[in-house]
Amino acid sequence: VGAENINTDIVTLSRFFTEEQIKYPEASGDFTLLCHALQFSFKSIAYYIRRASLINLTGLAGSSNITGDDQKKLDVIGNDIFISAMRGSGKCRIIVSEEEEEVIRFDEHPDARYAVVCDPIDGSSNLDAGVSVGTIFGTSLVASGFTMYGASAQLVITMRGGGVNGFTLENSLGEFILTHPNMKLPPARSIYSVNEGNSQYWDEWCNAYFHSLKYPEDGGKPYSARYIGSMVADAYRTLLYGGIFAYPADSKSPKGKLRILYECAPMAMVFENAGGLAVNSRMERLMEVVPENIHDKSGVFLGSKDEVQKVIDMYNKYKK
Ligand code: P6P
Repeated sequence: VGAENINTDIVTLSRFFTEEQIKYPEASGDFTLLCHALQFSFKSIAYYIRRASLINLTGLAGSSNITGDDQKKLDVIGNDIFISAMRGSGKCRIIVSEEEEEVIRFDEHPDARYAVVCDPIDGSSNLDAGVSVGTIFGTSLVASGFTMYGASAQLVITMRGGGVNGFTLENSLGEFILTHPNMKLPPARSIYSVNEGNSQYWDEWCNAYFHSLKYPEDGGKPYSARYIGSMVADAYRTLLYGGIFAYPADSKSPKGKLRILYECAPMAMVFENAGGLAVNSRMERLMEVVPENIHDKSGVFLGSKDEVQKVIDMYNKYKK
C-alpha cells in the first residue's frame, strides 16, 4: 500500500463527539463528557467479553435479574462497569438498567441533567455459544445506539435529529474509528428475522403477514429467514442489509418480550434516523410509546420502511 493510500484523517469517536458539540455553541460540554464515559464502558465491556472464555467469565453468576433471567457473570460485570462509568462522569442523574430492579439515582450529582437507560449485555444467554451480544443504550433519547461485541466491537450511535454513524473498535489503538458514516437502510430487502417458534401464539394477522413473505402471492421468490436470537446482532444485520426484525406481542407474551426503555426505544431511534420505521404490535410508532414502568415491554417490528409498511398493511387488512 503506497503512502498516498493511508488514511491519516481518522475520525475517532472522541473527535466525533467534539465535532457534534461544536455544532451547538450553547452546549455546556456535559453531554460530551457523558458520551466519553459511555465510550469507556463499551471499551471495558468489550475487553471482558473478548477474554471471557479465557478467564472463566462465561456461565452463570448464580443470581437472577428483575425479569427472572439467570444473570451471567458478564451481565453483572457489564452492569457494574456501566454504573461506575455513569456515576464517575458526574453528568448522569439516574440510570435504568435491565439488571437493576429500581432506578439508580446519583444523589451525589444533584445538578446532573441526563438519564441513561441501558441493557448492559443484551443477548447474554448466547454468550457461551460465542454469538455476538451487545449493549443497548439511550440518554433521554438525546442520543441512542448499541455496541455489538462481535469479532471486533461495532458501535452504532445516533443523536436526536441526526444521522446514524458506525464505529469499529481498533483494539491496538483502543479507539472507536468511524467506519460506517451516515448509515442508511435500504427501503426494502427480502429478509425477515423473527423467532418462528412462537408462531402458534401469534395473532392471525401476524401469521398471515409472515406467510405472505414465505409464499408470495405473485409467485415471486420467498424471503430469506435470518434469526440469531440476540437483538443487537439481528438489529445490526437488518441495519446493514435491510429487511425486517420482529418480536411480536402474542398470546404467550401479551406485552411482547423486549423492553421499551432500553431495547425497543433506542433501536427505534436508530432505525428511524437511518430511514427505516419502528412500530409496536398495534402499529403505533415505537418512539411515541410510553412505558408504564421502567421494565415495561412491547411488541416490535423494525427495519426497512417498505417492509414495515407491509406489516401495517396486513394489520389494517385484518383490523378493518
Ligand atoms: P427468544 C435475548 O435474550 C433477547 O432479550 C434479545 O436479545 C433477543 O432478540 C430476544 O431476547 C430473543 O428471544 O425468545 O427468541 O429467545
